[in-house]
Amino acid sequence: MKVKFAIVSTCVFGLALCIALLTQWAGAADSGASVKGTVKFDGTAPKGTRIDMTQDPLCSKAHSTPATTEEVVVGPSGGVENVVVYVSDGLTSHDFQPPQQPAVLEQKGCQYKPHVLAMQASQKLDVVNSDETTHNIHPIPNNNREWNMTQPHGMHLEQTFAREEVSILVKCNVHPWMKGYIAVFKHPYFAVSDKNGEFELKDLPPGTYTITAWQEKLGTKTQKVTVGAGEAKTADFAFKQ
Ligand SMILES: [Cu+2]
Repeated sequence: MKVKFAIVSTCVFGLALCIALLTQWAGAADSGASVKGTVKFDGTAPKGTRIDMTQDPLCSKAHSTPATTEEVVVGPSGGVENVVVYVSDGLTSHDFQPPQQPAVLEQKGCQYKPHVLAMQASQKLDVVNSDETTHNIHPIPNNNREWNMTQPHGMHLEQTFAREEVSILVKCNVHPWMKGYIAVFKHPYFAVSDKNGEFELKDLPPGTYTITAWQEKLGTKTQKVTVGAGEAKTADFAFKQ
């Protein structure tokens, strides 16, 4: 009798586990749609110009070859880096919690890393100074609170932005060449293109969305994309000067 009970309970438990795993797997495959693509530059890619950092030897000595401007960065295969790609219309839910992980903006070699940062509204922003010199970080928003803080090496600085804004210009009041952007979203459906110009928006609910690509010098491009549950679509963008 005992043996019989053991066999039956093992089967039932095994089946329940199996169903639980299958349900989870099916759920994971169903829930999130994605839109990925590449941002390309049409025509001859502009080149960055050399930055003169001689004003602060602590900055210039951080570079073995001179740093160049990053207004338009095009990779060898024509992909545009640092383009913010995001859902600008079509979301039905508007209640999104910011991620626990902070966004990180580093000042390194007297440049902002990354040059373009995207984050969520109310997410923590950690500002790091990895340089020996002192910076003065100064975001200049139109739709958020402006702040302006001196940051010596090693000092920890934490801030947030309350409202959506694409994008906030960030300057350093000590080093006039330092320039970057922070894009702030009230939802998590955004990405910044990598060095190949590639991006991916993940875990989208099914729907029809306007996808916008923003580049600091080249402007914006939009397109509409419809995704079903779990579907993966492609949306490529092209900019020219
Ligand atoms: Cu600086």
